[in-house]
This record gives sequence, structure tokens and C-alpha cells, in this order.
Amino acid sequence: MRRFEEVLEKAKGIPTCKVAVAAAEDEHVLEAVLAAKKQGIAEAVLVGDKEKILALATQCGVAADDLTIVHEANPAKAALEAVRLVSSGEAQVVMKGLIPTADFLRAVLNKDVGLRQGKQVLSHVAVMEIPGREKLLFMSDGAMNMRPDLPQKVQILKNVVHVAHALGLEKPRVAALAAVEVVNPDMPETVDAAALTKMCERGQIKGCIVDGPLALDNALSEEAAHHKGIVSEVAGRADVLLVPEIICGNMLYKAATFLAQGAVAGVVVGAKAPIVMTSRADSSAAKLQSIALAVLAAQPQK
Ligand code: COD
Repeated sequence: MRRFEEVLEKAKGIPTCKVAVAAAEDEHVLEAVLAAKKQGIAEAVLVGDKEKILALATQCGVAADDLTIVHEANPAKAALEAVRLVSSGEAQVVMKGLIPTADFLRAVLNKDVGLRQGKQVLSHVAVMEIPGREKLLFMSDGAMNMRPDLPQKVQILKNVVHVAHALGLEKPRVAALAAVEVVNPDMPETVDAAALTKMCERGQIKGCIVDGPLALDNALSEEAAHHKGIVSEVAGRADVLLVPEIICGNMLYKAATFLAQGAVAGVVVGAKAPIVMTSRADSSAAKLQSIALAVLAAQPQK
């Protein structure tokens, strides 16, 4: 898919999913879930401060009768309740509202009601539509795992490939990013990137083509790759940017919006159900796109 419009269209064709929103008393969150309902993408259960939710709904011109609200004024408890609704099968997707990311993720990871699947790593996948680029770009993980080791990177890679498959990309090209395109033992992320490349070549990681280390320029620009003499199926044509740790991933995600005027979406996967997780500064459009992304990620893959 090249544009978020196509992601929204595809999500409309899927039987209605229910999204449990944690701490739903947020204007952009509410606008996004209302738009998702109107467009036939998802229904919502709003868990949060009922009075504040109703006041915002009135501003949006929506009647109380049109909303399903579970009152819980404490954001951490609201997050636990939203997660519980998904673990119990009453909803299929959980979404972060007005609550700090780490508190929300702690509810997702909660031992009793949380959404972990055994030892599987949960990770954040960002999808970015950048003006001037011809296709959507996937990036992971800029929001959940701080400094993943190699086994965690393998799972983060599998998670982002799952989302790329859900959007119809059969064999995504993955660039394992570093600051340089040569292996340098003083930069351990270059060694991990080379290991991931070899694991993919040997069939230990399937469903994608991985190459790394690659620097951002030679991952995205064929000209830059050519200048460096890099011969690779991925260089210059990457669909997925696998970043070595949260700081550069988070900056890339925010640069997509605030420097490149791009459109973004974000979802956490690897759990029993997809988790809509955008940053508080993200627009209602980004939140709607993220709901559509989660709805697609929730579908079983062939
Ligand atoms: N996948 C699966 N299980 C996990 C993961 C994961 N990614 N992270 C932790 N766990 C499990 C651990 O194995 C353990 O069993 C339990 O959860 C608790 O783990 P801790 O002790 O590391 O938990 P916390 O609460 O200290 O940290 C977990 C967070 C996800 C909250 C933490 O990693 C975090 O704050 N991440 C960054 C979030 C953030 O601020 N992002 C910025 C976005 S704008």
C-alpha cells in the first residue's frame, strides 16, 4: 500500500472490530474513535472519566446514547479495565488514551489481565507516509523496547514483518539500521544487524529479506547505496527500517511528522491482540490510521 487512504479502505472491508479505549477522555482519541465508527472501521468501548468523556462528546456533537462508556476516573485502573475487556474477548483491540505510555504498557503486561503470549516480545510498529516517497515505510521499535538484545531484535523483526504482511506486502525488504554500513565491533548494533541478515539468509527468519548494517541514507536512497558500492536487494529500496534502540526510532517517528510533514500510525504487536499506541501529540488522523492498522493486524495471517 502506498497511502493511508488504502489502509482505511482495506479496514472498512473487515467485520466490525471493537476497540477498548483506556482513559478515553482525550479530544483527539474521541474524534478518532468516532470517525472509525462512522467509517465502519471499528466500534469503541470508552473506559475513563465519564463526565469528561461526555463533555468532549458534546463538543463533537455526539449524543451520550451513541457511546458505550465504562466509568473509571483513575487512568491506570482504566487501562487495566480496557485490557481486561480484550483478554476476556469483549473487545478485539486496546487503545491508549490520556495516560502516560509506560503506565499503559504496564497494564498491557499485567500478569493477571494482560495480553502477553508466553515469552513473546511485544513491540511497537510505526507506519509512515512521507511526502515525496512512493510507498508506506514501516519502522520498529521506537516506542516500547528501550535497548533490545539480539534475541529481542529477532522478535521485533518478526512482529514488524507480521504487520507488513497484514498490509499486503508479501516479502518486505528490511534494513537493519546502524550509523554505518560496515561491521564495526565497536558499534555492537552493526554486529547484530549482520547477524540478523545471516539469520534471514539461512531461513531462521522468514517472510522478508533483511540486509544490514545499513545507514539510513543507503537504506532509502538507491543513489546513496550506489555511491557506496553496496550491492543488495534492500539498499535504496527498504520497506522496513529496523532501528537498534528506542531513541533513534522515536526521533525518526517524530521527524516523520514534525520535519517531513508526513502522516503516521502506530501499533504494538506480539500480544494476544493489537494495541493502538500513538503519542499524545499525534493528531486524530494519526489515531484513526492507527485504529485501521490495528484492525488489519488483528486479522489472522495466511
Ligand atoms: N514484551 C514482552 N514482555 C515484556 C516486555 C516486552 N516488550 N517488556 C517487559 N516485559 C515483561 C518482562 O519480561 C517482565 O516480566 C514484566 O514485563 C515487567 O518488565 P519490566 O520490569 O521491564 O517492566 P517495566 O514496567 O519496568 O517496563 C516495561 C515498560 C514497557 C513500561 C518499559 O520498557 C518502558 O517504559 N518502555 C518505554 C515506553 C516509553 O516511554 N515509550 C515512549 C513512547 S513515546
